[in-house]
Amino acid sequence: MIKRILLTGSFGQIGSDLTCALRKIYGGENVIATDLSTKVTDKIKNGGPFEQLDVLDGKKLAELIDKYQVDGIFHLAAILSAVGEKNPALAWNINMQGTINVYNVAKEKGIKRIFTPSSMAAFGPTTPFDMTPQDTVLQPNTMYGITKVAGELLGKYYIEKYGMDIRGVRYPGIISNETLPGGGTTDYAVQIYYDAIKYGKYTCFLKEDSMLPMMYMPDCLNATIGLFQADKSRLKHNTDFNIAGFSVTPAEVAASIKKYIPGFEIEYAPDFRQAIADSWPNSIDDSCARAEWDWKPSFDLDATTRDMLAVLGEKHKQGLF
Ligand code: NAD
Ligand code: AKB
Repeated sequence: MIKRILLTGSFGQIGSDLTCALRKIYGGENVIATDLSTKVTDKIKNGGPFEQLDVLDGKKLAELIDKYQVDGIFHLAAILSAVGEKNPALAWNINMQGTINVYNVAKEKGIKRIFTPSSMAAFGPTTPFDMTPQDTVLQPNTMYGITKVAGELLGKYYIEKYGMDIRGVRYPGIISNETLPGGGTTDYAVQIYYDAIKYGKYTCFLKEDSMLPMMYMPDCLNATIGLFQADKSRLKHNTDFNIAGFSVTPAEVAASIKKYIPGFEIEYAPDFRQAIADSWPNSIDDSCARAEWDWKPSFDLDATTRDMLAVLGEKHKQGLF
């Protein structure tokens, strides 16, 4: 049983929600939020410990593990696809050096379990686009995707060579309303809701028919915590589980928003992120995750839209954006 958890990158889109979800399960004092940034929100600061940590600093990570008697890690700190294409050297350094630092320190300190996310970005233009299988071609053409494939393989290496317990899922694009995304290709599917409420219109950086797999945050949290707590004896895969929510195009997201905001307008101005989106799957086969740890999503597009608009509508009324 894992008792004390440390998260890296805990101020990010996923980390800010995951930190709170884990604190509800494990207790606030037992979930240590860390990030390179020191811009800690009240929610994270008041809910439990926070420490500034650069994942490139293995010595400090080791000190924090000792200080808090950590036995589980969620390693979320990373550079995402769009920022990574603008600065490939940064993406390689943070995503690869950061991850191997975490694994080396975790090995030395006897950490019992680590969760490190992969991404659908591990796939590329030579992978089957429809119902992309679990075990398939992994030849991404983005630096971010290359670090995700290498991260999956690095985890497997530490599992096989050192007997560590490292788990991960290939997230699709995550839609959420707590923290804006940090520079990915699927970010449009979050920003569109903010702009629909604030301006009644949105200019999309992908084409209207650009189909991508997406998932709402509550399902993302269930998948993440579900795999972390899964019975190891049932798992045939480890660092690379496909998971899927629903597949949508920008035009379909706009149509879903229009059901609730009839005057909503969308324009399209595709930029460099279109090429990244074009290399990723249309839809994903997540049958291994379903069979090995009972993964099942709950939210479709319309359920996501209803909840996003309700939560963001309230935040807008309170002047939060
Ligand atoms: P994000 O960009 O929102 O957050 C990343 C966090 O890492 C930020 O708070 C940033 O300050 C921090 N960080 C950056 N460099 C750091 C460093 N050197 N040391 C410590 N912290 C550092 O990312 P996210 O969307 O929350 O993604 C979390 C993980 O999930 C990543 O591995 C990402 O690749 C993966 N993922 C996310 C999505 C998605 O749609 N959000 C999809 C697929 C995979
Ligand atoms: C991105 O767009 O870079 C991320 C991802 C799918 O990995 N959201």
